[in-house]
Amino acid sequence: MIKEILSKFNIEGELINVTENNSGNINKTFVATFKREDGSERKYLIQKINTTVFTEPYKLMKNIEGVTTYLKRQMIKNDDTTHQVLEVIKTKDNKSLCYVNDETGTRKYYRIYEFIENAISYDQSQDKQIVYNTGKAFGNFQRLLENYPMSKLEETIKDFHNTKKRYDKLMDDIKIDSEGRVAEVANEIVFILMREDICSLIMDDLGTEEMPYRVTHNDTKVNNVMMNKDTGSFLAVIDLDTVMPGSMLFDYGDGVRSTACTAKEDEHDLSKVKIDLDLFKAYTDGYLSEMSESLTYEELSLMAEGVRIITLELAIRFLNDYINGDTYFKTDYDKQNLYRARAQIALVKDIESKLDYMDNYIRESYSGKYNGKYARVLKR
Ligand code: GN1
Ligand code: MG
Repeated sequence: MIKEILSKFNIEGELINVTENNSGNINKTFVATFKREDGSERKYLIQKINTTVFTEPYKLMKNIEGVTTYLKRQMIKNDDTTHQVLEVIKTKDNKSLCYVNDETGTRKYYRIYEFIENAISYDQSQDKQIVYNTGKAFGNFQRLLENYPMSKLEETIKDFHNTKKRYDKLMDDIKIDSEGRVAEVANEIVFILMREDICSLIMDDLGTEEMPYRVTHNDTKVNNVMMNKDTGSFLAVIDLDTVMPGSMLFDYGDGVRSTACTAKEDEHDLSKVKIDLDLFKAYTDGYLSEMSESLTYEELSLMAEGVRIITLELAIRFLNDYINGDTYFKTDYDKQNLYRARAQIALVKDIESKLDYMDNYIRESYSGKYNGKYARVLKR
């Protein structure tokens, strides 16, 4: 099957091997190596698009092509030769996707990117420099896209970070209880119920001058940044499937959630699930080193809350998927989504105990380093 797909794309040389790559909770990924006539080898990343999640794959690719072309132009303008942008490989008939029918006759979509060489990505890292560079990479991504025409972007997943809608959906599905799993998760449900009010905090203001829509990545996990193997600095931001207009608070918050947590996303030993404050500071410093100039006072004031809200949102999403019979996130073992939800709930608890500290750090480091320099910080 993969051979048939590869033959539809504009790739030079002879296929020498294909391996499956297990990262990511949504799409399926393979790496193919080709040998060119001059003997050199080139690698490519093939991805089968999960069309249950991304129902309109051409719109998704339109966003990615628009954003990557723009980023490349920005980098040329800035004489930036150290960073890279995802490179979409076209099919022989110049499309960004190809499709084949599977055994059941359903259309399956595939895309190919050039493989980024000399790079490494981390699922978790306790190294402050790596965490700083992850914050910097996502901050840089947002900054470079600051003037990208937002009207060109399609909403690839509707209401993706609308935490209140995620909450309402969970409540609806609890009533349906299609798999009979609700009784088992009563404690988790109560925890979420008690936090209904914070679910609307960002979305209620989004679109105002103080809380502007920005071009955001929306999936700022540590493993979505490729780092340069030699220098340790960031090379490229990947996984652009959810680039859409949104709030910077979800990007910043999810970055801290995924880089500063001391445990795996589905950690079973909840006593290990904490925010490491040194890693939080490193991420914040990296992010602010790129984005401080554009932030508004309102955004700045809600950054620590953003970490809490996105973590709660993920707890809601994982729990909802568990209740619905695990139809959205890929799982490797029974009850993985329940473990993911429990770990995110433990993380929300820890964030709540550190919220004031985090908030102070953000404000102080902002005013200490950037005081007076930037006019765009709006005072209430
Ligand atoms: C999914 O595909 P991946 O692993 O990058 C999910 C994110 C979640 C993340 C949690 C489109 O991201 O929203 O934060 O899992 N992506 C989508 O690990 O739902
Ligand atoms: Mg993703």
